[in-house]
Amino acid sequence: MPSRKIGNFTLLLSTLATSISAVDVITRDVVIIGGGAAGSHAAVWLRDHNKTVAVVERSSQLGGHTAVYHHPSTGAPINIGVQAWMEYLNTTSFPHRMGVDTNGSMQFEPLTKHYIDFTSGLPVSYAPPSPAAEQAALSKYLSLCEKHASLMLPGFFNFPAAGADIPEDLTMDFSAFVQKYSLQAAVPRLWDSTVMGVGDFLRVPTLYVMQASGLVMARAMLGQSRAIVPSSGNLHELYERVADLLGGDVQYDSIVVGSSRNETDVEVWVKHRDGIETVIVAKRLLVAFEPSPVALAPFDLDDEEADVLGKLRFSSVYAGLVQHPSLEGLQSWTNTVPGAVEGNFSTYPLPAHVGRIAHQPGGGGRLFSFTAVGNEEDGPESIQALIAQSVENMVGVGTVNATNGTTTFPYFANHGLMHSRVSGEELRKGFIARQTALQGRRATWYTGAAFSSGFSTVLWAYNEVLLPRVIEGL
Ligand SMILES: Cc1cc2nc3c(=O)[nH]c(=O)nc-3n(C[C@H](O)[C@H](O)[C@H](O)COP(=O)(O)OP(=O)(O)OC[C@H]3O[C@@H](n4cnc5c(N)ncnc54)[C@H](O)[C@@H]3O)c2cc1C
Ligand SMILES: *[C@@H]1O[C@H](CO)[C@@H](O)[C@H](O)[C@H]1NC(C)=O
Ligand SMILES: *[C@@H]1O[C@H](CO)[C@@H](O)[C@H](O)[C@H]1NC(C)=O
Ligand SMILES: *[C@@H]1O[C@H](CO)[C@@H](O)[C@H](O)[C@H]1NC(C)=O
Ligand SMILES: *[C@@H]1O[C@H](CO)[C@@H](O)[C@H](O)[C@H]1NC(C)=O
Ligand SMILES: *[C@@H]1O[C@H](CO)[C@@H](O)[C@H](O)[C@H]1NC(C)=O
Ligand SMILES: *[C@@H]1O[C@H](CO)[C@@H](O)[C@H](O)[C@H]1NC(C)=O
Ligand SMILES: *[C@H]1O[C@@H](CO)[C@H](O)[C@@H](O)[C@@H]1NC(C)=O
Repeated sequence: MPSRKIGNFTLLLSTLATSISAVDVITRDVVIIGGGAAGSHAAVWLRDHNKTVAVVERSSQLGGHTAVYHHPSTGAPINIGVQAWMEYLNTTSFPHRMGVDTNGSMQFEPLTKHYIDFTSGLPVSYAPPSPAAEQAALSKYLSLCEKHASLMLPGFFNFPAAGADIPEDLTMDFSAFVQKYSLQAAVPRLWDSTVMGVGDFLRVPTLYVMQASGLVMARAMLGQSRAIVPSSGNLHELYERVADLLGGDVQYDSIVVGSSRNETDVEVWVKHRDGIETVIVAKRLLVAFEPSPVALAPFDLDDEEADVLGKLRFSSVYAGLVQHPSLEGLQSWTNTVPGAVEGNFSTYPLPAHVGRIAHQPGGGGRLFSFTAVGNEEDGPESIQALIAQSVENMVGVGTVNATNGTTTFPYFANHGLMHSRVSGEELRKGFIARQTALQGRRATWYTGAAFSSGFSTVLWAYNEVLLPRVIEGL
């Protein structure tokens, strides 16, 4: 048995049969769990403000949803997940701080688009909205996003506590919002960008659709702001620079297995994949991953934390590269329900499904990207099977040329649970106020999409407001 009681770990230590001498104890101002866009930025910001940090990252690299695949024959970088930094306030200052330029531009190529019901493999007689109708509806949507921006961007700092002050537009289901403002012609484009990841988005409160694809996305779609990439084309370069800067302050391949928190300090118990254990003692804990009950299990939530965060529901998102000899040419296949006939932009596939398979620029002739969305219980196996089945369905009915090939995944990214949401009723009852009131409770703070918005640049702007509060009194 260990001689020193470390928070609640006496029991844990004995069950792990670990001797205290094997455990490294390190002390920091702030311990950050998760080194994606939000956690990486926070670590640099805190270091720049003379605070000591430790980052605990589950995977073997920083960047989270920003990953890169280097094409084996051309070496061309292919961004997986995050495709661009959507211009917002002055947030290009972060790449510039890291010596990463923002001079590049996104690569597009003209594709022949097919609208296919992936459950049958058959084409749907669908046509997207006319550019003029789409433009008008997107402009209207943007003006509504702008109207509510002060409540939501870069976070919920000004969101009303409860009741009548909360705009009805934000709590109503997105389908009702679309109808109220006749936004139908904007929806396919929003869906195709990031809204498909929300899953059953028409039955989700408008607030969450705006968090997934609101102001910054609509502005970029209307050509009013930039979708930024570095001149290297490789967005992950930013996180490689951050990794170099942080050096040994990041613990990779590591997860938190237990913790102890009170109003003045925290201790987190970190386990490396190879079994090496560390205790990080810090003044503040910054949660920089999606706050799902499973992910938060090692954090010994109190009743309020468990009740608030336990209300969140998620979809799960997958992206990557797929190959099948029947997939060829400069083409894309978008999953389309049979009811979505010409002029009906009110019906979309439900998860689990693969939203789109599209030729990948820079990948040579035979590399295709995919985006798929699942429910909370889905995982890589079920989604890979679903993608393979969707391709087989197209082969089976002759939508694509028949071959004897199989589906392979040169890169498969499991983005895990995303797009947290609660019901409109919970929102009206004051959920956001209860959620934001968790900031600072038991020396614990939260960044990331669930508290801000699902765009890297918005998260960086959110951190710039949040972090001065985090370090108050340090
Ligand atoms: C397919 C796809 C495309 C996207 N495209 C764009 C885009 O073009 N532009 C854009 O701005 N945004 C895009 N996004 C949204 C993207 O989610 C955000 O921009 C941003 O990357 C989210 O950053 P984050 O730090 O909150 O989360 P993440 O990037 O998910 O980072 C979380 C990190 O925490 C780690 N982690 C998770 N759980 C634990 C744990 N228990 N312990 C330790 N570590 C843990 C993860 O490994 C990860 O590194 C896209 C998302 C997806 C899925
Ligand atoms: C950090 O410390 C350096 C060196 O002491 C000092 O020059 C700088 O002003 C400090 N920065 C902040 C943000 O406090
Ligand atoms: C970005 O702008 C905000 C608000 O105008 C400001 O507080 C912040 O210091 C700026 N950040 C950088 C890195 O320039
Ligand atoms: C990016 O653009 C800036 C401003 O035009 C320029 O100063 C810089 O040299 C460019 N960097 C790269 C790597 O192209
Ligand atoms: C659009 O299609 C859906 C699903 O088939 C149907 O329920 C709805 O009534 C249609 N809407 C219009 C305006 O045709
Ligand atoms: C099928 O193969 C033929 C011959 O190679 C080619 O011309 C055609 O474009 C292919 N069809 C599709 C749908 O890819
Ligand atoms: C598939 O393989 C069988 C057996 O080798 C062959 O007869 C058939 O022509 C192949 N089909 C295609 C589409 O290549
Ligand atoms: C928090 O409380 C202080 C004093 O009240 C104790 O000294 C700490 O050990 C305790 N920290 C944790 C992580 O429980």
